[in-house]
Order: sequence, then C-alpha cells, then structure tokens
Amino acid sequence: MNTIPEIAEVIRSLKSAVIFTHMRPDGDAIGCGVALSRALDVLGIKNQLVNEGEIPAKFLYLSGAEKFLRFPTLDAEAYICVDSSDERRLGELCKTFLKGANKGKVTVNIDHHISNTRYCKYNFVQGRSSNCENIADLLEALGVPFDEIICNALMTGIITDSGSFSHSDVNGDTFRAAAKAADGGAQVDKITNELFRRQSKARSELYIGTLARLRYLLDDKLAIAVVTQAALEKGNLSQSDTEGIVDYALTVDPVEVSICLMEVKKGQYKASFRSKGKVNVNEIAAVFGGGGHILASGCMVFGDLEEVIDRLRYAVLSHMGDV
Ligand SMILES: [Mn+2]
Repeated sequence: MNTIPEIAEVIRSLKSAVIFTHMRPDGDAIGCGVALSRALDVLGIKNQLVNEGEIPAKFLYLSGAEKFLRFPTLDAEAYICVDSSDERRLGELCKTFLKGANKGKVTVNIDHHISNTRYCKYNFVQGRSSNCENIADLLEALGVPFDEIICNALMTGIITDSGSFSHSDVNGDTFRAAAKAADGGAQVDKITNELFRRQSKARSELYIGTLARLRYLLDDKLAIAVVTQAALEKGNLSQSDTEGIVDYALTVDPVEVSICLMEVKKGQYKASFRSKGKVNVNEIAAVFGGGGHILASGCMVFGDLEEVIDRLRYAVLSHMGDV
C-alpha cells in the first residue's frame, strides 16, 4: 500500500492519464472522477474521464460531468481507478484497463472499500464513508486549489456515499472534508435539491404505485415491493428510477428486511435487499448466487413472480433466527 504523498508524487510526474470509474456510477464515483479530472487539468496533465455506461441524469447538474466518455481515445501514460474495489467493477472497461496494465501503463487505485484487492501498481485504500474524502486529501497533497468545480464534485460524493452524513462510518474526517468543500464554494442547497428534492412526474407515479402495492409478509417483518417492466415502460423509466423504494419500505417499524423486486424480463427479477441489522441480507442474497453487505445486498431470482416471492420469503424466514 502507498501513502497519499506517494500517490501525489506519481500523479505529479505524469503527462497524461485516463480516469476509470465503476459501472452504474453513483455520486461518489462521479464526484471522484470529476474532481480528479479537474485537478489534472489544473496541473496540465492531459486526461480523459471514462465510464462504461451513461451518467444518470440527476448528476448532470455537476459542471464536469459532461466530460465522461464511454471509452478512452487517449493513449495515456497512466490509468487511474477511483471508487472501484476491483477491476471487474469497471464493467465493459475492465478489458481496456487490463490491456493497458499489461502493456506497462502506470496504474493507480484510490478507493475506500475495505474489500479492495489492490489491483494496481500504486494503491491507496482507506476505509472512509466516501472515496471523495480520500480524493480531497490527494488534491491537497497535490497543492491543487479547491475551486467550485472540485468542491461541488467532492460534496456530491461525500453527501451521497455517507447517506447525507448518516451512515455508521461517518466521522470527523467526513465533516472535515465536507468543510473544506463548503469553504471552497460547494453549493450544498443546489446539490441536495438536485439529488433529493426533485423528480419527474413519471418517477413519482412509479414510486407511489409501487409502494401502494407493498406486500407485508412474516408478521410484517418482511416487506416486498415489485416493479414490473410494464410500469417502467409506461413512464419511460429505467432501473435507476427504482432507487430508494427498497429503503422506504425499511422505514416501516416492524419491517426487518425490505426487498425490491425489479422485473428485468419475463421470469427474471433483480432483487435488492435492505436490513435494519438483525438479519444478514448478504447471506440471503448468497442463497441466490448474489451478495453484498450485511445491511444491503442484491441478486437475480428466476421464476414466476409468486414463485420468486415464495422462495424469497422462505430464504428470509430461514435467516431470521429469533427475530
Ligand atoms: Mn464510494
């Protein structure tokens, strides 16, 4: 493992770099990418920012988010990965990354997931509530001024990955990084408005319709929400529009496990799990070949809806213990 000053020295010596972010990018991945890309611009290091997919529209308020490319066209000296615990998290771009690594490009990994496999030549991994906190330290070591672009990007990652400063791993570091971003001009009101206080009518209707049909099982300890393809198509919505449904159902008092089932196609459902803590949903997802964390996990389940619900209900029951 390397230190932040060592990573800063490697970056300072570069003439060009491609910054890789993980598939289905969240606010932290996007924030890290935008902030680091801006810093490299300031340092005069030619760079490109890549993601295998589309950047969700709700993050396009960020100045710098328009820089994302699907594929690098720059034959850069270095490949830098942010917020990605292993190469496979890069999705389609994993092949590109490995090809570059094999050709001897300088590879750098800056991440906050403790499961990180240290897959680069230079690795900095520190478990923090967001990787934007690590990037903030790196930019400080690089002597890059915290301008508005950098600060809005960092604040976006800090707010989203810390669950608005609510997760168990939020500590002084989180607030110190947030304070630096705020001092540098991060627009907290604008960011939180864009992220949490606006949505399309179609998305709102999907939300209301889905929650109105929430199913309670196992003495109200299990809640299951179902999002059909028909409902998504009706509103011209995508998978990212279902975000938050599973968290909402968990707020109901007796519910210990919440599941959101999203129909991928006929006979195939993507299940997202949330737990209040008494039930390990990582183990439940593993029953179906998925995984994740104790409190949040996911998997694919195949079969007709009622059959899928029965199997999930049984799997949750078997992992409930004396809850
Ligand atoms: Mn993250």
